[in-house]
Amino acid sequence: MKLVSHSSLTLVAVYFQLASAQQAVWGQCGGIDWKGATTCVAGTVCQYSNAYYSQCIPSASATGVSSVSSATGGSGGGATPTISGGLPGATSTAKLHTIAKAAGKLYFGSATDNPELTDTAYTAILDDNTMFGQITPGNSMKWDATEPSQGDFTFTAGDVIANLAKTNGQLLRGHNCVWYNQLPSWVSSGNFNAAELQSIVATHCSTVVDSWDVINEPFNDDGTWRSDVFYNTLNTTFVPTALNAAKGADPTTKLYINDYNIEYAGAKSTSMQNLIKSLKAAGTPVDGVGFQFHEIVGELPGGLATNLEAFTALGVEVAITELDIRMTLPATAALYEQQKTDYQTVISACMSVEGCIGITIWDYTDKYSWVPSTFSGQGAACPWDDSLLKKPAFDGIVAAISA
Ligand code: 9MR
Repeated sequence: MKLVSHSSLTLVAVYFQLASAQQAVWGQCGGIDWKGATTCVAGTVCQYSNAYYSQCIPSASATGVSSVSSATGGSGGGATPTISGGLPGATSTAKLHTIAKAAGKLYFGSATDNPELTDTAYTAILDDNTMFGQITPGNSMKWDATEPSQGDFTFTAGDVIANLAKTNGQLLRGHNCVWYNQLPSWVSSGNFNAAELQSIVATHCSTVVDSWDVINEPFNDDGTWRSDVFYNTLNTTFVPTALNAAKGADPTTKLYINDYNIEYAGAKSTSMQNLIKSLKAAGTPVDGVGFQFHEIVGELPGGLATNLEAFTALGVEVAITELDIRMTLPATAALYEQQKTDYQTVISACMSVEGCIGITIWDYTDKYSWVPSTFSGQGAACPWDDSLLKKPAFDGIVAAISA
């Protein structure tokens, strides 16, 4: 059985609140350097006053406030709402996919993952196809999930995501076909010779046809090829093998190579450009380059649009595929403000490049972000907080799309 394919495009920790107890009515519940409770007792909400002070006030007298228990977080008529930790939230009520489409992009999307789909407050937002017109499975289409032992193709979990996209009327980005990580040991430690591994790659990529990210993270940060079972056994030939196999399985599939730290000029970006050039010269099918964009607040590289244009000039489309912008916890209003600026900068770069076709955030909420379990002490990387309330970053995204 193949993964469900639909539309021409298709194919393919929790951030800890440090507070231990809840703050009493009228007590402080947030602000720069505040180390006390950041949630309020029942019947009160934490209202943002300024960057240095948020206060628990009775729910009845709150103005423009989004209670942390509200999953929808309305704007309250333009007043700055307060979200988890007594921090300021977003004011915009725009729908991201709708405005991205109106601005000429194909989609605004989010990653998701199978275990999260039992969270109905989460799916209520994910399923809104005016907010997200595209989804990417965070894990369930990877090699360990789809071919855990040789020839044993299981698409049960991947199909759940594919069917969800279909039901919601959302595009689906497959992720991924060939990656050194989440690779079952029968592949990585199978001691196959080149002919055998070539055939294994071809079989895998021609069966998991819905994959857009056919090749994931082939380079080291210094621009050299990553030493993994594919490169070590096949040199660079696994790339055309995988791309040709995916193309053969579904000629309408847009085939991407996806990586991180290629969003700025440097050795890794240059290596990726050289790979695209050589694939094009050899007539190997490749349609796009995915820029993951896993970033750090206040540390965005410069020259983003220029670098994206260096790729589109080679005749490929580009997409932002895994955007998130993390910070050192605890989150503060100042960090949220910088994060808003940074989201706006990244989205603006894509908006200014015609060949940048869409943007996917690597899940929309901190509740299910990969960051805290990977980077100790860091998190709050997504535009929605861990209570599913919109952060200032949301307004930054809207501002960039609407500019
Ligand atoms: O979000 C994914 C997380 O749940 C997995 O534990 C992790 C480990 O492989 O992979 C995460 O997704 C990665 C993506 O597939 C490729 N680019 C980097 C992403 C974050 O690690």
